[in-house]
Amino acid sequence: MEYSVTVGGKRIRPILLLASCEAFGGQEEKALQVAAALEMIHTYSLIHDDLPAMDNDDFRRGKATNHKVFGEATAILAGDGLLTYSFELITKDQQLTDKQKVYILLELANASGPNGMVAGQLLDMEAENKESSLKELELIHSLKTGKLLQFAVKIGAYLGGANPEQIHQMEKFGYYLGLIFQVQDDILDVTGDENKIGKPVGSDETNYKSTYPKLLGLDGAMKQKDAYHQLAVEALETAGVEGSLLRELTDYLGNRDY
Ligand code: GRG
Repeated sequence: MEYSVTVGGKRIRPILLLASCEAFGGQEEKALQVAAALEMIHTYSLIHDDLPAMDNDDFRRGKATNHKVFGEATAILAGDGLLTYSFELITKDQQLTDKQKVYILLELANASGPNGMVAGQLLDMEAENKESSLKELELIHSLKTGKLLQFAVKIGAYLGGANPEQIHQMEKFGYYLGLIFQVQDDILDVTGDENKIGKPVGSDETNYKSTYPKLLGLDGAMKQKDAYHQLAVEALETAGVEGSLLRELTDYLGNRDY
C-alpha cells in the first residue's frame, strides 16, 4: 500500500479537491484527509488496473508495478486495503461533522463503485475490439476517469461552503474536466505514434480500443477538447470561481505533456 501511494503520481485529484475548497473560501486543512482518501482510491484503481488480468502493465508512475514487486496476491490485497482504508480515514476525520461524513462517504461510494469508476472500467473492457461512438466514449470516460475528478471538485466545493447551485455547477465542471483529461490522454498516446490513428476494427492491432483521435482524427480530437474546455470554464464562471486556481488547473490538464 505504501509503495504505490508514495512511488509518485501527479496528485491531480487531491490538488483539485483542495483548490476547490479554497475557491469557495474554505480552509484546506478541513479537506486534507478526504483528499488523501481520494488519492488512495485512485491508487487502488491503478494497482488493480495494472494486474495481468486487466491491463498487465509492468511500469506505473515510472516504477515497477505493485504486482511486479510484491506478487499478484499481495497487489490485489494492497488495492483492497487502500480502498477500504480510505473509507476508514474519512470516518475517523475529526475535522468533519457526522452529517458531513455520511454525505461524503456516500458520494465517494457512488463515484468509485458500481455506479461510477467500476462501471466505467467494465464498459471499457466490453468496448475492446469494437468501434465506439462519441457518446459511448463519453460515457465510458465520464465514469472511469471523470467520476473521481467530479468527486474532487464537488466535495471540495461542499467543504468550502458552496451553495447547492454552485455545487451543481461544480459537478458539471468535474464532468467536462474528466473528458478533457481523457482526450488529452488519448492525444498524448498517439502523438508519439501517428500510426495508431485510424486503425479500424479487425486490423492487425491487438486489443483495439476506440479513442478520440481514432474516432475524430487528431485535429478533431483537439477541437473536441476545446469544446469541453469551453463548457468547463462556463460552469466555473456560473459557479463564480473562474478566477481561482481551478481555471489554471483546467488549462494544465488540457495541455499536460505526461
Ligand atoms: C480497477 C476498478 C478499477 C478501475 C481502474 C482509473 C482506471 C480504472 C484505470 C486507469 C487506466 C488509465 C491509464 C486510465 C486513463 C486515465 C487515468 C485515470 C490515468 C491515470 O491517472 P493520472 O494521470 O495518474 O492522474 P497519476 O499516476 O499521475 O496519479
